[in-house]
Amino acid sequence: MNANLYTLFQSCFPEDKSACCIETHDGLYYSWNDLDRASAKIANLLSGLDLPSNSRIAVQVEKSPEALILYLATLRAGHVFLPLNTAYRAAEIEYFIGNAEPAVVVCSPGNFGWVSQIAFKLGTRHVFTLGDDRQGSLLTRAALQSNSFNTVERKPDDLAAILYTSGTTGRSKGAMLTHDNLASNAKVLKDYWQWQPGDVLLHALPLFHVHGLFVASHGALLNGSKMIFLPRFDSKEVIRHLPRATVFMGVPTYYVRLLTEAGFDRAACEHMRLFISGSAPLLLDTFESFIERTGHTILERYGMSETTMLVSNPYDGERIGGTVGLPLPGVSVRVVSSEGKECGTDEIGDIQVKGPNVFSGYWRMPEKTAEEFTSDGYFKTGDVGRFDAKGYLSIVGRSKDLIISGGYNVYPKEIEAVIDEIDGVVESAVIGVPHPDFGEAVTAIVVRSPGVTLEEDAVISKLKGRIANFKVPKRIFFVAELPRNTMGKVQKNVLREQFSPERQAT
Ligand code: MLC
Ligand code: AMP
Repeated sequence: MNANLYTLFQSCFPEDKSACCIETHDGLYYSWNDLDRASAKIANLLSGLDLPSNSRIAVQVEKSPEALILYLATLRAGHVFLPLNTAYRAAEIEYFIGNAEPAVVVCSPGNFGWVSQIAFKLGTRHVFTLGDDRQGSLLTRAALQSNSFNTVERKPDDLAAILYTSGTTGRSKGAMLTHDNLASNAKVLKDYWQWQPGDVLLHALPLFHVHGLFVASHGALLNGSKMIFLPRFDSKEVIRHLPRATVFMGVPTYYVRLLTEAGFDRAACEHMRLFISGSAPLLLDTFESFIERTGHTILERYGMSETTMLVSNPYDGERIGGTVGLPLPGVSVRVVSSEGKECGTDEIGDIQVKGPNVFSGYWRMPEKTAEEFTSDGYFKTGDVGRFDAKGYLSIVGRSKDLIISGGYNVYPKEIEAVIDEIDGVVESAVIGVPHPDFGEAVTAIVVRSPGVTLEEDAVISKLKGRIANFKVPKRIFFVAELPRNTMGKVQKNVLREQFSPERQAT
């Protein structure tokens, strides 16, 4: 049997393929037939380029139904989809293209100049454009192709996608996900979250990360469910569309922002069946306020690019705030002490995972891959947690030096390297501090060279344009020297305490 993920999706299309599959915020309708035919046209275009199988198709475009169709076309043509955050700037794109060596790059029409320059320089032969208004060379060229295509045979372990963790430095790694990783996870979630006939997904997430591209879209595709596509999260727009939806997924910031809207109440959510949160910790306060305001209990789940979803609160059973729930069926999750022993109930340790959802390794980094797996095949998530007596997992911290801001990952080391290149900077330390909207806010502590008059605004404006906006520190503080321990390591815990919002307010 063809293990191509698209074949699985196709087998789940509703009987009436003229029914609506995607409705856009501005009233366009795409049927299941449209999805199938348009993805066939793009798959034919890709196949006509005579690329080696498993070619990477790197895509940095605004959200649109066509962007999702391009993903499906890439699967159908037997290639590997490589989505890139639209916030990434030239240096970041250069790193990803240089590392992944994509055969095809698709970018927004407005970015063609600089993206194509980078891509051609690094050896990519084909650069197409795709706008969020159905414009661009990809669709112009695809329009000339046939609208039928025999989906290429793939084996379960063949690559379907590469998702990069963030960064411009050597730290940034491409997680390789197979057709089976994605298919097995999508099937488990369809049952676990009890997708139902008639469900409608309100899709407000970006399409370039696991959450929006896989968890949300795959759920709807596997259930033959309509998606209402919003170009980006906007709380008023979400509230406007909620009465026609049943399922909504978001990062905690979405729920925090919805709760600031006076019009967000029980009546607005009357038609809803399920709200799901993930990608970052959902504060207990948000979880509880949401119940009070809407009557709905948010279902929190936990996942990552390397593993897709691994743990989730149950649909029918108790959803416990502050926990991420129970290991998904078929997925083994354990918490391990620093001595390598499995922890008992309520003991804190490193979270490790094994299962069909776990990726096949980091792109062209065999040593890094080997380091991240245990000898008995568990992947080390870098998250720290504990299981309670009921078997629910709570994430209590991270062993990896990572900040999660509004659901986006930021690696301090990458930002520190860019700040340290600024004239007049001796060194810097980047930390995450609690933020009411983004969960954590990127904050930089900088040591200036003696006599230099470098101010906060100047540092921020130098960083903008060099790194994605969401990575730019919200605040910069200057100190005479960074606190260090006896080993000479910067004590970030001391900085987090010193520059916490409470301390700053006093
Ligand atoms: C935008 N900005 C951010 C930011 N997003 N800053 C910090 N963190 C973020 N996440 C910048 C903007 O560029 C702008 O900068 C300023 O902050 C204010 O912007 P805004 O208008 O408030 O932001 P907005 O466009 O509304 O975006 C915020 C957001 C968005 C939360 C809606 O970031 C978002 O959709 N996040 C979802 C991320 C996601 O999908 N994560 C899933 C990863 S998958 P300036 O300088 O112009 O003012 C994963 C695995 C799993 O983790 O388990 O799911
Ligand atoms: P990414 O590398 O972008 O896929 O981000 C994955 C990371 O997001 C995980 O390793 C966790 O640290 C974090 N994460 C995802 N879901 C949750 C959650 N529900 N609660 C806390 N952290 C989460």
